[in-house]
Amino acid sequence: MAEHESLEFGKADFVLLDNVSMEEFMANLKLRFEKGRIYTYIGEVVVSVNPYRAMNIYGRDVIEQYKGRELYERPPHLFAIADAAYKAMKRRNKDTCIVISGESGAGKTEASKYIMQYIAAITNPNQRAEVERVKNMLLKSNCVLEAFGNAKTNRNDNSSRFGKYMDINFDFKGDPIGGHINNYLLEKVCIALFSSCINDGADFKAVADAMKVIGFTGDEIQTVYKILATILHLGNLTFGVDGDVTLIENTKLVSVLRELLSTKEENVEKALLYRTVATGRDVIEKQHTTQEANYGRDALAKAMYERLFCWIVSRINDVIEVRNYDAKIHGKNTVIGVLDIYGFEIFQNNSFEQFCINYCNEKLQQLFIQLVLKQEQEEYQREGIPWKHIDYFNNQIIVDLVEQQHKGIFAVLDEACMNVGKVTDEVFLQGLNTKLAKHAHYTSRKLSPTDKSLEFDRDFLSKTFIYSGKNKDTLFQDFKRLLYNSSNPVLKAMWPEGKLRITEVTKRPLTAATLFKNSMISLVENLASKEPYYVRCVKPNDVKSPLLFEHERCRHQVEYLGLLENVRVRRAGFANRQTYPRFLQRYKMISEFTWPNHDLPSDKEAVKRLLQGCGFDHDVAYGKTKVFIRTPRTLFSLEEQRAEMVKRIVLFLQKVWRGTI
Ligand code: AD9
Ligand code: MG
Repeated sequence: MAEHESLEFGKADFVLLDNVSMEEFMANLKLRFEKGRIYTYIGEVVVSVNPYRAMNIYGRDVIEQYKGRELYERPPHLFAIADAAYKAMKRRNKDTCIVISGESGAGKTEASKYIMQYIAAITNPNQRAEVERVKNMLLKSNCVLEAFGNAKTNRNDNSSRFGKYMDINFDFKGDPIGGHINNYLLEKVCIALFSSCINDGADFKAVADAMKVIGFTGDEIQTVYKILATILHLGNLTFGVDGDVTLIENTKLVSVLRELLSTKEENVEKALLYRTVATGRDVIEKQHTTQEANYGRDALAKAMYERLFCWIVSRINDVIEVRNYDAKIHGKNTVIGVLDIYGFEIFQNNSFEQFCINYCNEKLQQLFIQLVLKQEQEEYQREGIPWKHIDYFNNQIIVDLVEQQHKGIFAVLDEACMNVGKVTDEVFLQGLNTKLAKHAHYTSRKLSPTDKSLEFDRDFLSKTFIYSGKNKDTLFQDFKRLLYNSSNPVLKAMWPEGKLRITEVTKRPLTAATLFKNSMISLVENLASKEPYYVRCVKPNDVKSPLLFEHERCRHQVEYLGLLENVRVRRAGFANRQTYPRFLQRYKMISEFTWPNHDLPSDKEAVKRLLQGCGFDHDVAYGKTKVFIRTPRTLFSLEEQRAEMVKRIVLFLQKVWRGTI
C-alpha cells in the first residue's frame, strides 16, 4: 500500500476504500484525477486516468525514486509497475509481461512509452556500448512504427491502428540485449494516415533519421518514399469505359507509377485492367469491369501499405533480434513483454476493423479474468483457504460467440465468404440468424439499406456492421507478379509470392478474420505463459480536456474493465504466495528454527514456526502447499531481514577467510 501520500489526494490503493462500492470507487478516482494523481493501485494493478496535459512526473529524478524500490514504498506510478516486472524478471528469472488496456485515447501508447523509457533508464549501469545500441534501437523503433501505424481518428489524434507486442530480452545481468516486435495489423485501413505524415516535413525527417539509425539503407528509405508516393497516386487513378473496353482515364499517371515501381509501363497498365485466371489447364486474361478495376486499385494500395508496414517491422526485428552469438555470450536470457494494442472503440459507423479491435479487447479482458479473478479464487479453494466467492461477469461467453469453431461469428463470416461471387451481407446475416439465434448475447436487426448494423448484447461488440467483403484477401495475383518483377530489389523482396505462376496459386488464402483470430489466440497464449502486470487506462472525457471528469463515461469503463471486482478479490485475498520449500529457501536464514536446516516434521511446520517467531503469524494463511501473505508490508519486512542476514553472513565468511575468526 503506497505511502508518502496524504489522504487529501484520496486513497492511493482502491483496496483501502472503506466500502467497496461503485460510488466510493468513483469518488476516489475523481478526487485523485482532480488533484493531479493520475495513478492509483488495485494491489499490483495500476489504474491510470489520462490527464490530457503534460505531467511533470516522468523525469530522471522521479525515475531515481522508483528504481529498485518496492511497489508500496512510493506513490502509485507506471514506473513502479515497470520496476516490479523488472525485479520479478531479474530476481526470479521469470518472463514477465505488462499488459496495457483501455479504450481508444485512454493513454495506452503513452504508458507503454514511459515504461520503455523507464526500463531503458534503469538498465546498463556500466554503459556497455552494445547494450546502449540495443536500447537506442528499441526506443527509435517506436518513432518509426508510430509514423506508419498511427492515424488521427475522432477519438484520438494519435490512434494506434496496429497492435504492438514488444519483447525485450535481458541478459543475466538484467541489461537489454535485444527485442522482438509482433504487430497485429488491422485489416488494411491505414490509407488515410501518411498523407498527414508526408505533409509534415519536419516529422517525416525525424522518421527518416530514426530509420537511418535503426539501419535502413538509403535504397530502402527511398523505396519507402516510392511506395508511399505510389499509394497516393493510386488514389487519383480513375477508370472509364469505351464501348466494352475498360480504360485508365489519366494515363499520365501510369508512367509515374512505372517510374516509382521500376517496372514496365505496359505491365502496370495490364495489371490494373486485366486479371489472369486459370480455367482448368487454360490460362486466360480477363478484362476488369470498371468496378473490378476500382476494387483492384484500392486493394493494391491497401496491400502495398500493409506489406510495407510488415516489412518495416521485420527489418526492425532483424536489427534488434538477439543473435545467436549474443545468446552464447550472455547465457540464458529472460524477457519482459509490453503489450500496447488498439483500444476498444465504437464509431458512428463501425466496420470489420472495429469488430476485430473489440474482439481483441474481449480476449484481453478474458485473460485478465482468467489470471486475476478466476485463478486467484480457484487457487484459494484448491489450497483450502477459507474464501467467500466473488461474482464477476465472465466474458468467455462473448469470446465464444465470436471465435467458436463452426458456429462463432468469424466461422459464419468465413462460410459466407466461401461462396465465390455470391457473397452478400444478407447471406452472412442469415447464417448468423440460423446459427446464433439462441445465443444469449446475440440479437440481430434486419439489414436494410439504411441500417446495416448487427447488434450484440454487450457494448463492446454492439452496433457493429461487419462487411463480409473485407474478410477476404483478394489482391489479384497479377499485382503481386507486377511488384515481384520490379527491378527495385527492395520492392521485389517484399513480394516473394509474385514468383508463383497462376497455375500454382491454388490454395485459398486464409481470411482476414481467421488470420486475426489465430494471431489473437497465440498472443493470449504467449501472455498467459508469462507473469503478467496490468495497467488499466481510463479516458476521463471525450473532448481531450484536462479538467473534465465525465462521471458516466468513467463509471462505464470501470465497469467493463471489471475494476470493482478486482478490488473485491484483492481485498479478500493475499498479496503474495509461495510454496513452502521455496519460502524456506529464501528466508530460512532469518530464523534460528530453520537455519541452516530445520528438524520439524514438514516444511509447512517450519514456515509456521519461522513466521510465528517473527510475529507475522496474524498476517498469513497456511494452505496445503503454499503460504499466503496478506499484506505486502510483511513480505517487505521479510526481505529486509533477509538482506540484513545475508550481509552478516557475508561479513562472517570474509572474516573466516581472512583468518580473523
Ligand atoms: V488508441 O487505442 O491507440 O486509439 P491510446 O493508445 O490508449 O489510444 P494514447 O496513449 O495515444 O491513447 O493517448 C492519447 C493522448 O492522450 C496522447 O496523445 C496524449 O495527448 C494524451 N495522454 C495520454 N497519456 C498521457 C500522459 N500520461 N500524460 C499526458 C497523455 N498526456
Ligand atoms: Mg495507442
